[in-house]
Amino acid sequence: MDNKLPKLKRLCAVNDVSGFGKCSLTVALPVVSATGVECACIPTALLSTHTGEFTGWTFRDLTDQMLPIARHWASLGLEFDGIYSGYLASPEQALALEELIGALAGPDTLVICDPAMADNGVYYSGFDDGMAAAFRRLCARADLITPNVTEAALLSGVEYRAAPHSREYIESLFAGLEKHAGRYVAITGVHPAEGVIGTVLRDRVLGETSEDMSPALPGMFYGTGDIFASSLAALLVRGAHVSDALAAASALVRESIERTYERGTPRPWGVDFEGALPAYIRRVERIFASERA
Ligand code: PXL
Repeated sequence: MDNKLPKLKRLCAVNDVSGFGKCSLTVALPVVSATGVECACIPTALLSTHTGEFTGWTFRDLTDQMLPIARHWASLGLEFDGIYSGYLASPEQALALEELIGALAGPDTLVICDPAMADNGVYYSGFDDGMAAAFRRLCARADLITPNVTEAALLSGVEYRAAPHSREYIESLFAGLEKHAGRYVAITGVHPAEGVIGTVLRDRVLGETSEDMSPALPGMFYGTGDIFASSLAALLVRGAHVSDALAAASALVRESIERTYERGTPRPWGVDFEGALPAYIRRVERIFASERA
């Protein structure tokens, strides 16, 4: 019988499980699935919560599981359309991830690296320049990287500047990232002016730049980088045009933050993306209107 449906695209998400706080795998799984892409996962660590604003979190490193899982999958002949990584617990995990990519990626596998290590000019708990060096190597291997402004500064060696971010400053980050990135570079958390925040995305092959800006709500929201990167990764893996993918991923983040704000959810608990998923799925359906998933 002829298959009536196109092949389901498959993304491998390499990220931690923070049991509470809606970040990393606990958002990547629902967001990738809502994009109509299969999400296989390699958990890199198990934490009780993310490490931002909580204290006393538990942590179990799973680095020793990463390669055995990848090798088992390779022995099954599984193929991956994308490999997406986020927060990594240590520079050693970045090395394991390089090997993992070697074991699982084919010539057409899209590699997406979100160098999640810092925000607002400072490293996340437990990280230092060793992590930036490890991410620099990984990002050089990736087709898409999604650093925030702080991470772009740390990767590129350009000085970090707080808002407002001028066009010249963002250009200097893109220039500094040249050797540490593949085709697509999305710099998130760009504040061009008071009360405005968004992402500037450069397609380095076509030399095209797209951006998505929204009114900024005050405060720092956890997990939004993970929601954005997993959505953008899944949309590109499914074959969306990069500007459609940027608009849909940005709208999902914006609506998730709005709901969190309107509900008064404590910020460390993560953003309320659940209620934003139906509109996201409708947007995804419009992008891929000509095919059925
Ligand atoms: O959302 C990024 C992230 C992921 N995983 C863990 C974190 C953070 C940010 O603080 O602590 C464990």
